Amino acid sequence: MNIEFAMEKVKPQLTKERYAHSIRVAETAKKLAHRFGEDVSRAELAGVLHDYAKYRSKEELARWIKTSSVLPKDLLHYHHELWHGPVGALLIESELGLKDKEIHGAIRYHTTGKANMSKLEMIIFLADYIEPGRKFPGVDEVRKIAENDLHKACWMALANTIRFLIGKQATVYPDTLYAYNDLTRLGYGGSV
Ligand code: DGI
Ligand code: FE
Ligand code: FE
Repeated sequence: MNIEFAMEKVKPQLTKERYAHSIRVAETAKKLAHRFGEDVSRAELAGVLHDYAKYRSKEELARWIKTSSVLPKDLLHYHHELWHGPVGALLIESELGLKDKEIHGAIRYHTTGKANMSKLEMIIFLADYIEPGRKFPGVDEVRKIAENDLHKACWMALANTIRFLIGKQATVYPDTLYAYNDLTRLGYGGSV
């Protein structure tokens, strides 16, 4: 799939602001791919497409999760903000015909992360977190680490997200904790 086709398909699915965010994620993902030795066009495509399902209704998203044989049903017990990634991964295949499994994974896990992320999965997860329009507390520090350490930058984004969710007294989806634990065990966290 070429990038112009993807942009043309994504645009009507999103608000102007969300589309601009998607373009910034794609640009950030391209830089990260170049820096860390991943396929640049694939990273750009995944970046443009990552929020494809963001504005589908809660009902539609839930319906896809209920009827899909590949998506875990436990998503339904967590915040509906977590549904657009997994459903987006299905829809880019069924509606746009994109069959690239690596891109499916990157879109599916872009909000939560997971244990054992591929390089492309980490790139999209991180690009969504550090694109220049983001203003989370601590994001500048993550941007700086992302200049040379993809794993550590993901670890920091995960730690910040978990802190943010706990601060809101919200639930944390298990994949987010698995992602954090995985990178911590690999030595990207503290020393204990
Ligand atoms: O779609 P975007 O707004 O670009 O960003 P996103 O896909 O990362 O969605 C982020 C939202 O999901 C953010 O408001 C935090 C929320 N969220 C809720 N529960 C969890 C969660 N994020 C993670 N990583 N893990 C959760 O368990
Ligand atoms: Fe998203
Ligand atoms: Fe996003």
